[in-house]
Amino acid sequence: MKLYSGPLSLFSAKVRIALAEKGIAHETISVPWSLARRYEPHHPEVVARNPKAQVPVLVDGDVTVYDSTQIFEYLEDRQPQPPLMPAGAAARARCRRLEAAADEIFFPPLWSLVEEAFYPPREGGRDGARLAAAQAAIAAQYEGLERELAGRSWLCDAYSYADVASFVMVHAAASIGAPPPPALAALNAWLARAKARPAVRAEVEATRRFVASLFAAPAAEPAAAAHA
Ligand SMILES: N[C@@H](CCC(=O)N[C@@H](CS)C(=O)NCC(=O)O)C(=O)O
Repeated sequence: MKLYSGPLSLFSAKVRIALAEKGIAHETISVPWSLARRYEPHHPEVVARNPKAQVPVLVDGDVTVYDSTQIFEYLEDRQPQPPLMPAGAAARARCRRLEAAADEIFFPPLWSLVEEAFYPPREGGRDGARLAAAQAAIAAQYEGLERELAGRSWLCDAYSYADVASFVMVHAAASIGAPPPPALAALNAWLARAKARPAVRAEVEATRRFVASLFAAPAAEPAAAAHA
């Protein structure tokens, strides 16, 4: 398999973790990305294979799959062991709901936070109101996750795609100044549990190194990312 992946792409991070959890041999192709130009120029294979020209894109022989959630479904069909989806219709529906919530509900305010607190300020400066709204929305997501985790070690009892997707979003928010408050004990314990998994730890470390390289060597832009 080949994974077209972005060094700071949270949707790519979901897939990198899932591939590692399943122990699936693959080649990672890190697409060009820089602070100044983001994904421009887009990788030609990504443009050719995904009409939205976005990563992640997974290529498995003749099969091309894009959108991280679709890739999760494909990986589960392609290599069911170890499972990252629970058994039974109700549990699978819960897993899909929580996985989708990470992408569709957590990510939008997280993206505002990324733009207002991580990327260099745009001309005209920071948008304080947008930042505050993002922080409030993320705080509400944290409360929701705390409730979902009540009496559970993982979001769907066994570790699943819901944990992978949620971890990626929570960890990114925590890394840029919006960590879960200490009072949310179940969420903080879950975060520590997830970070202790080798697949997750490797992803966290690779991202940490990439971010450090970005700010340590601005002269190196455009950083086409030798990050795998
Ligand atoms: N729903 C998609 C979202 C993918 C996405 O937004 N990818 C971003 C990077 S995180 C991207 O490739 N952006 C480049 C662009 O839109 O030009 C998924 O889950 O894979």
